[in-house]
Amino acid sequence: MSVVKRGAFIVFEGCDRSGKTTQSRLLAELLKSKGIATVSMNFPERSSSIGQVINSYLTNSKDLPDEVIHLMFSANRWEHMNQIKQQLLKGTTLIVDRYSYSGVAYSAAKGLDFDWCYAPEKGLLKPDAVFYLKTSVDSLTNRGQYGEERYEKVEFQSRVAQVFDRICYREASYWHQFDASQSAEDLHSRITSIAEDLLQKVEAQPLDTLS
Ligand code: FDM
Repeated sequence: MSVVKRGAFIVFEGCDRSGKTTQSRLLAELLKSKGIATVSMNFPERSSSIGQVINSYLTNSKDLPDEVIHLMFSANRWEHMNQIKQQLLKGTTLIVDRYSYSGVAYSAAKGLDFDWCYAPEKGLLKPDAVFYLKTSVDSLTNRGQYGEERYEKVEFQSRVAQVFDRICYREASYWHQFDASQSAEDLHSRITSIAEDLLQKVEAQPLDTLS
């Protein structure tokens, strides 16, 4: 009987406009081109009913207390956990744009307690690797106006970046930090070489959860 090798759970994190979306797309395209079963996702996943509430909050058409929206972001991950687990176990690699760490970083940047923010994430599947695209405060400032969504302000993004740095330090065993100011091609080739090693390494490893 052949044993199904599981897929890898890869997450991209970073501030808005750090290049996460481009890099997660490039990695997914590359893996697919090599015949590796790969699915891309992003959080918040805005199509579910919880996701739609989050979307109205982010587009400023709805206001909610900080604690409430924090728990909704977390619930949005929990509601997809079974689906993610099934995909990984059947051998599909998942490339996910934002996860629990964005949840903690954005809410802690508003002033909520770090440990309180992390608590509802415990028990969710733990990524095999997080690719953190780190943007300097200078580059954030140089990027000019952010878009229209609630969090797209330079000063707020700098606070978010500080929390990401704290998480990166704490979770160093599976976080890989990259300078987001390098070219998209260089970034892609660095990320690819780590991802390819990882795919082989995790195929026989059990899934783990955040603790
Ligand atoms: N965001 C994202 C949070 O505040 N908490 C979370 O748990 C997640 C996953 O939502 F500003 C914020 C981060 C960002 C916004 O993300 C929407 P995208 O990547 O721009 O869709």
